[in-house]
Amino acid sequence: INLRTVYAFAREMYPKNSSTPVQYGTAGFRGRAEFLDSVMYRMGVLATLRSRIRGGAVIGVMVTASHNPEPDNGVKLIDPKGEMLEASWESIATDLANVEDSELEAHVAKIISDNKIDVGSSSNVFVGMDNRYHSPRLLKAVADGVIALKGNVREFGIVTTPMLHFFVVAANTRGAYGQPTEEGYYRKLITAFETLRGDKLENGNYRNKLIFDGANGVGARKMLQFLKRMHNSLQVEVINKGDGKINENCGADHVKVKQAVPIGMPIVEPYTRCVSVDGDADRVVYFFTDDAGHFRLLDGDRIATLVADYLMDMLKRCDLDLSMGLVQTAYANGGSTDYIANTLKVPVACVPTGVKHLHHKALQYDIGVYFEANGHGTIIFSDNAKCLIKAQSETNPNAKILLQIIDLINETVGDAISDMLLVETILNSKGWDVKDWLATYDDLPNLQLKIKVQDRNVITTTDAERVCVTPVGLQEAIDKVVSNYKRGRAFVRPSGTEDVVRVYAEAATKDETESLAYEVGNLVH
Ligand code: NG1
Ligand code: ZN
Repeated sequence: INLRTVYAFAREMYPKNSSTPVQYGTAGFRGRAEFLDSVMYRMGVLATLRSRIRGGAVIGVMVTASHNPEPDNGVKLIDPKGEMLEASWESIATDLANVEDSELEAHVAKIISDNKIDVGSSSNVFVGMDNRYHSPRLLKAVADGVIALKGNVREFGIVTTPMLHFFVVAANTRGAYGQPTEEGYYRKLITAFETLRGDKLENGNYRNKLIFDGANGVGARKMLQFLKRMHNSLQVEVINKGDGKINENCGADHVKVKQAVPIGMPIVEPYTRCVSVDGDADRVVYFFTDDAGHFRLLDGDRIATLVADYLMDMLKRCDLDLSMGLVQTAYANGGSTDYIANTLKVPVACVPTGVKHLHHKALQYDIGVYFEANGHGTIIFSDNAKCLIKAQSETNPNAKILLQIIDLINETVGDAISDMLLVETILNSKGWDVKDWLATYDDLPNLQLKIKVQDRNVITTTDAERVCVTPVGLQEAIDKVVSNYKRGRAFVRPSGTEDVVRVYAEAATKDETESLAYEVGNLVH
């Protein structure tokens, strides 16, 4: 390998055009698309090196800015087991993204020698992108980064983030997880879903019909592909299919944060189940309008509790004693945490924002259920759990069902469509509609604010982001404000994906929540 090529490519095709430092954040690099070409190219280089370190295992690179507005783009790296890039490599990624072009060659040489990388060994990188108009250009930059270091690159075109995770794991397990192709992905999920559903399309209060808001993103396209291949097992009306701007007034982030229906909603009967996903379809939330016309949200906390309740019941029916835990972040509604601890009686943990933290914690249980309140999450089963369930399935029909449930879940990462099919399966089996689901517990009124400040990184936090360490005195001031509110809870943290500070507040009533959020927001300004 001639590292001069790496520099030549960079200089000619992908020169660094911004002096503002970038940072590998909650989910990789994000920012305005016009400043990302050099970052993308360098991440192609990095993924190639990472694959070599991991003995040629496939590394994934996803070009997307998820729920961000259309002018933004971003990139996330996927490790061989489908997990987000190992934390210790985030700083390597940050340093590489920020070096000047003239230092690039020497910097790459240093990464190679520091990590004792055999540059002659094989390297495999899968790349995918969302449907933003600048994604193809940025994807080419990633691919060129791989080519500059003589790695093998396989382009999947427009795919959801969870599909790319699936392909990475399927390839690295040599097909044991599924086939690393788009058809292989649809086949695995649809087969499990339709086997579970059988011919019982409706049950009790459950109706086989829903509205799907695709956020004008990849999720809309792929849902349509699912429907083409399904045998009418679910009736889905897809809205925000891609004619409008990605995530604009629609999608999971809009619905969750604004607590309002997306644009383009058809007129439907009260209590019709509606689903919103985000731009790259790794998040999902449910919502509906009640007969008084009120918007009601069923978010990631709801999905987590529904799934945990169902799985506990199945374990009992399978006569299996496996450890189960639920992982949340500080954004989880206090109402859900109480319900999990006091009614479901499942151990519940709180970790910092970002699925990488949730996934990591969830690995500690036989069955780890993790969801962010915004609808990003999945369920993972340990090898031990899978073995025991498999053995039990020889004699116990419920264990057979559980095996199909495992197949339906995309364990590699939160997957909006897989999560949705799981929720549909559980609601059908319980004979529930959204009203029954909402009745399981009451959410505390809650509100999120975004505040623009000069430097968001002056705020640092501890205790799963629930306590501010700096600036000195801020936490005391927050505590003082919060103590005046019944059931009040609030925290602030710098966003890892946008240039803002986020404020979260919940309290006994809507008015108190608003006033608490604004009082805490004022402390940040
Ligand atoms: P930041 O911007 O760090 O709050 C947001 C979400 C995360 C996660 C990432 C990645 C909230 C409050 N934060 O992170 O949960 O989903 O984006 O997409 O929803
Ligand atoms: Zn996303």
